[in-house]
Amino acid sequence: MNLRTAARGFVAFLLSVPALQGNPDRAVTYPSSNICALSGSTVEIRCNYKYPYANTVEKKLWFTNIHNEPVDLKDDTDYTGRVEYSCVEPSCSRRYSSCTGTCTLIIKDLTQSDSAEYKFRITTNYGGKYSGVPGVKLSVTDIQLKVVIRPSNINTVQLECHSMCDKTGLTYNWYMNGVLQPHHGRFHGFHINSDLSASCAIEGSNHLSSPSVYAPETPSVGVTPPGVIKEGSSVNLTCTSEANPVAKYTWSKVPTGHSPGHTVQGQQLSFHPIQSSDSGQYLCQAKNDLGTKSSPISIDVKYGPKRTFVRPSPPGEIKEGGSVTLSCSSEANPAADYTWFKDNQPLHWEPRRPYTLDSVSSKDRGTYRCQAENQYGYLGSNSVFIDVLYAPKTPSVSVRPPGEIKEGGSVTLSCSSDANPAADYTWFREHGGSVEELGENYTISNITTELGGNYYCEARNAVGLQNSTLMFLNVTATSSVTATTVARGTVAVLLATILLLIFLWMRRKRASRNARGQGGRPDTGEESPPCPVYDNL
Ligand SMILES: *[C@@H]1O[C@H](CO)[C@@H](O)[C@H](O)[C@H]1NC(C)=O
Ligand SMILES: *[C@@H]1O[C@H](CO)[C@@H](O)[C@H](O)[C@H]1NC(C)=O
Ligand SMILES: *[C@@H]1O[C@H](CO)[C@@H](O)[C@H](O)[C@H]1NC(C)=O
Ligand SMILES: *[C@@H]1O[C@H](CO)[C@@H](O)[C@H](O)[C@H]1NC(C)=O
Ligand SMILES: CC(=O)N[C@H]1CO[C@H](CO)[C@@H](O)[C@@H]1O
Repeated sequence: MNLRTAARGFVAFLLSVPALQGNPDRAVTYPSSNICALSGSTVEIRCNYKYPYANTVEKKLWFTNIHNEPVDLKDDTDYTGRVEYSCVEPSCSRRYSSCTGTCTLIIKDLTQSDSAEYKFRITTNYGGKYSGVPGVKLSVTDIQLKVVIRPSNINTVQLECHSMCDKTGLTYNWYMNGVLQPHHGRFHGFHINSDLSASCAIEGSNHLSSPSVYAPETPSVGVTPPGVIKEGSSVNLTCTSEANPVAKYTWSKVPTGHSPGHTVQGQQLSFHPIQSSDSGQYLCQAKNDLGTKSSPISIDVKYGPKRTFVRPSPPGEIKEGGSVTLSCSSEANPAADYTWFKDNQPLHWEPRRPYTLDSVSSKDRGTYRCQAENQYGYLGSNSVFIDVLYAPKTPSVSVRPPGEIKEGGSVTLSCSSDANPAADYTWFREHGGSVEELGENYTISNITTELGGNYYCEARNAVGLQNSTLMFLNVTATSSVTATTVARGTVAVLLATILLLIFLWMRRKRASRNARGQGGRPDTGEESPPCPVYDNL
C-alpha cells in the first residue's frame, strides 16, 4: 500500500525546525520538532537514525508512553488500528563506520487526545539503545468557526474560520447549506437567514470541516409535570432548540384583553405556584446571531369555582304574578355546574340554566342561593332574599270573648290577613260605613243591642285590597228581656179579662131574649148565629 496515498488529507506542518541532536554518532533526529494537525487527519512524523557500523537493528519503535520500558505505539491500545511505520532499510558506510535509516510514523484519524510528544528508539544486537530526546510535539486541534457580527450591517454576519494551525497558511472553503461557495479565505459574509447553515473546511481536505453554525431550529416546548395543570401546583415550561452558537431564550406571554403580556429571559419559565391568571398563550423564542425561531404553547390552568354570585333580574321586590330570573355566576375551569337552594333546601333545576320564576306567588318568597361545583371544588354564593309583594288574602275575622255577647259588655273584633307588605285594616259595619277606629282590632265597650249586626273588615296594602266575610254580632239584652216578658204577660191577662167580660155580657143578653119570646120562630134577620169563637174560647 502506498503510504502517500493513504495519507491523503494529511495535514502536517513544520513550525520550527531543528530538533535537538542526540549523540552525533548514534542518534535519532527529527526533521520537525513541532507538528500541528487537525482532528480527523493523518499525520506523518519522520525521523532519521544512525547506529554503529556492523551492528544490526533488532527493534525499532515509536513511543509516547513509558511503562518501565517504552510502549510500542503498535501495542498501545490508545492507537490500535491507527498506527503504521514506514521505515526505509538503513544503508551502512564502512568509511563513516555508521549506518543511517529513516522511519516515519503514520497516525490516522487523529483526535485531540493524540496530542503528545513522540519519540523513536532503536535497539541493536549489541544491546545499544538509541532514541532521540526530546521527541516531536504533536498538537491535534479542531477547526473552530467563530461568528463575528459585522457592526455596519445588522442583516449580515461575518463568519471567521479559525484553527490553531492557521499560522501554517491553511486555505478554507465555505459551504452554505452544504453548497460550496465561490469564496475562499478565513472570512465570509452571509445574510442573516433562519435557514442558514454554514461551515468551513480545509481546502483539499473537505472531510476536515468545522461544525456547522446555524440559526435556531423551531424550539420544542415541554411542560413539567405533564398532564392537567391545577392551580396551586408548580409548573415549569422548558424551551429547547438546537442552535450553534447556543440559542438565547426568551419567554413571553401573549397579551389578551384582560391580561398584559410580559417577557422573561431564560430557557425555563417557572410557575411556583401557578395561578388561574397564568392561563394563556406563551411564546418561546430562541435566538442566536444567525436568526430567531419561536414556538407557542397554551397553558390552561384548571381550578375550582371562585367568586360565586347570585343576581336576581330584575333586582328588588317582585309583585305576585311577575317573573324573576336568578343568575348564578362563578369563575371556574372547567365551567361549573350550579345547584340552587331556597331556604337551604335544594331545588330541582338544570345545572347550567339560570333559575327562573315565572308568575311568582307568595310561596316563592324566600332566601335563594346557588352553589357552583366542578371536579376541582365547590363554592356557595351569597344569599338573595326574594320578597314577593302580594295583595291581602281574604282576611279571617274573630271575636273576643267568644260566646254570647251581653249588652253592656265589651267585644273585640280582630281582622287578620296574609299580605306583603303588611295590610292596613279598616272595620265596616254593613250598610253603616266604616267605624271610627282604624286597625286590626276593633273594640266595642258597653255594647248595646243597636250595635249588633253584620261587620266586616277590609285589608289593604300597596298591591291591593280584600274584604272579609260578614261577621254577625248578636247582642243579647239583659234587663229589658224581663220587662218585655212582663209586658207580654200583662197584655195576655188584659185580653183574657176583656174576652171573659164580653162572654159574660153575651150570655146575659141571650138569657134575657129567651125569657121574652118562647115558642116563636127565631128572628133570623137580626139574630146572629152562635159564635163558634166563643165555643172555642
Ligand atoms: C422546576 O424547575 C425548578 C428549577 O429548575 C426545579 O427546582 C423544580 O423542581 C421544577 N419543578 C417541576 C415541577 O418540574
Ligand atoms: C290585636 O289583638 C291581638 C290579640 O289580642 C293582639 O295580638 C294584637 O297585638 C292586637 N293588635 C293591635 C294593633 O293592638
Ligand atoms: C270591600 O268593601 C268596600 C266597602 O263596602 C267596597 O267599596 C269594595 O268594593 C269591597 N272590595 C271588595 C274586593 O269586595
Ligand atoms: C241571638 O241569640 C239568641 C239567644 O242565644 C237567639 O235566640 C237568637 O235566635 C239569636 N238571633 C240571631 C239573629 O241569631
Ligand atoms: C259603664 C257604662 O258606660 N255604662 C253605660 C252604658 O250605656 C247606658 C245607656 O247608654 C248608660 O246608661 C250606662 O251608664
